[in-house]
Amino acid sequence: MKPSSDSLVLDQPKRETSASSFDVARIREDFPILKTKSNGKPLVYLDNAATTQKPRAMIDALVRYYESQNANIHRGVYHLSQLATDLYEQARVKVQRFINAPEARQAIFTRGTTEGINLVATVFGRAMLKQGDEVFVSALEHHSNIVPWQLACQHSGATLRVIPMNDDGELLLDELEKMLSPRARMIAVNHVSNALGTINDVRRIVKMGHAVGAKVLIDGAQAVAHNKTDVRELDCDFYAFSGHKLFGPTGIGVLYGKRELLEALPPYHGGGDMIETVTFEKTTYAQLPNKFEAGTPDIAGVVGLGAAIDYVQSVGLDRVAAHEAELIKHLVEQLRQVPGVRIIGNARHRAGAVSFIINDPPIAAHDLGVALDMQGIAVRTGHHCCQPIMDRFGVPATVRASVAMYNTKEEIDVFIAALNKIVAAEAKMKAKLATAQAPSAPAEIVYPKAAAASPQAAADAVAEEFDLFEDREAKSEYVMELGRKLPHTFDLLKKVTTRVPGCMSEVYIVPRRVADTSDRVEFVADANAEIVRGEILILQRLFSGQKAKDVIDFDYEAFFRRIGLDQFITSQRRNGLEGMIRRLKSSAAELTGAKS
Ligand code: C6P
Repeated sequence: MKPSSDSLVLDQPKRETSASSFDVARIREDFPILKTKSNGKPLVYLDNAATTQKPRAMIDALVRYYESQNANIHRGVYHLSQLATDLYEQARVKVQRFINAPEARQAIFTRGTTEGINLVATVFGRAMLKQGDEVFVSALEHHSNIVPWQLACQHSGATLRVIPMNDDGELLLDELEKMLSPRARMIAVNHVSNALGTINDVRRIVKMGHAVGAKVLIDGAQAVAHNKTDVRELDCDFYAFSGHKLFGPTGIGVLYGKRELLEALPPYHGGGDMIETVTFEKTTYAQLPNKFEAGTPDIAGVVGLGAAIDYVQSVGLDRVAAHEAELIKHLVEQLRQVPGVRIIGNARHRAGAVSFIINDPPIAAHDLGVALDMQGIAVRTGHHCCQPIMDRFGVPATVRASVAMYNTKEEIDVFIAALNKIVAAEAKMKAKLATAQAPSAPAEIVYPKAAAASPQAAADAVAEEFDLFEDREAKSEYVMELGRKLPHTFDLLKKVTTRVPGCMSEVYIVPRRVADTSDRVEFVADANAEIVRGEILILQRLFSGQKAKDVIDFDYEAFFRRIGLDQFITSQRRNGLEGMIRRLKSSAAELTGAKS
């Protein structure tokens, strides 16, 4: 059974809101998670570009679906299957209206933005790209809108070209105009940059692309939750977004496409539900949208996405956009006052996110993220799946604060206050380190050199030592003994920004790249418990002075098994030890760019 989506009658969003006021307190009531605490502090969730939190109405729709509406769709003649099919197709009409698509069948359900882009890059690449053609992506793209096109170019022989940007993180569209020629077959750009928050002039890009006969795909992952999306007005050929960044469930997304294009393109995945007839000689394909929805889809996810769209519509994206513009303005103004801050990207048109680093005193983005987490503040740190952007600005990582409709100015103030405190503590610590006098100072900080040719060789040597001890008490005592040999640098290292979270004891780790090398890392660390200090000594023997890649690739589970760690260390201590190893691995990657 494949009912026509357009004929379905939809529930209208039920929530009433007054036209003029934006009652953020009331909106917050709709999101249960916002009442929770994180590390004992009220949660301040500023990682909305990664994923948004979920409103009760969406959660209820998921529960309701699984409790009373669950069946497979498009297959059964019985009531439940028809009900599930109706809910699924109703959600498609909700999506259609949400993005103002001409027809519901132009909205293909995917697993998310990534899958939507991969779908287009694969089938467009297969059917429409050839040697000599050009595909344009921008310097501002997420890896999800770079790698699929690289693959498509590799397979077709087309050339990938990059639209440049200026120092403010704005695309240079005049340059694009000069680069475009009839060789251009596709321009793939994001609507809003996840790393910098830049809003791109996609309307102009579409016009420029069409003028030379190219198709235009827009990655709308960071746009749909912040302002109205109108694919007809944009006139784009494809538009992809994810449900989870729109207050919906993870694992569900939408790809919009122009009908004639979707009809002309070959299918992506083969399987059930995407066929009309199958024989061993020949298969004919189903009409849109089924042609692109092989296999049992994430029905509950689609239902949840429909509920999320209802919710967003009931609040009103115009009003969300106005509220968020205030938040971003406040955030940027406040951030500019933080000592040593460098905001990365200062686009005139910005939505959702602000990226920055602290330069003076230098604090690693990761460490800032950890220190903010202690205060219950969730931000994202790292390259945000945009390594070319980090390279363009000459930074390995940034801290990114990203807002949603439920964030408040007060939360921004809490975030800024915490940031100021961390920066001040770091500056104080740096000053103390600079003036530390020999007699009263604790042990000097000495970064241990490599103890063996590789972490594995060091691990083998450590394991042989453990073999000498038969029972758990003896092994445990041995770790304590090692701990007594570790230099006492606790007071020197004790900085909020270097603390490793998740350990029962206070643990501080300071990693750095080995001088004059590009790929080796070393670290000093200390803790306020002798057994943890023993663990640190072992970790130093394993990892300090070693190649970052070997550190990242080291199989610590196998090492734990080899020395029988679980016999003499509690599961909580083991978690702490794993936390230290994770910190060392992530620092190794951040400091050298090494990957596993
Ligand atoms: N950005 C972020 O923290 P998926 O994972 O398929 O839902 O979305 C991928 C994606 C594509 N394009 C843009 C512009 C995005 O921001 C994202 C996801 C998250 O910035 C996770 S890396």
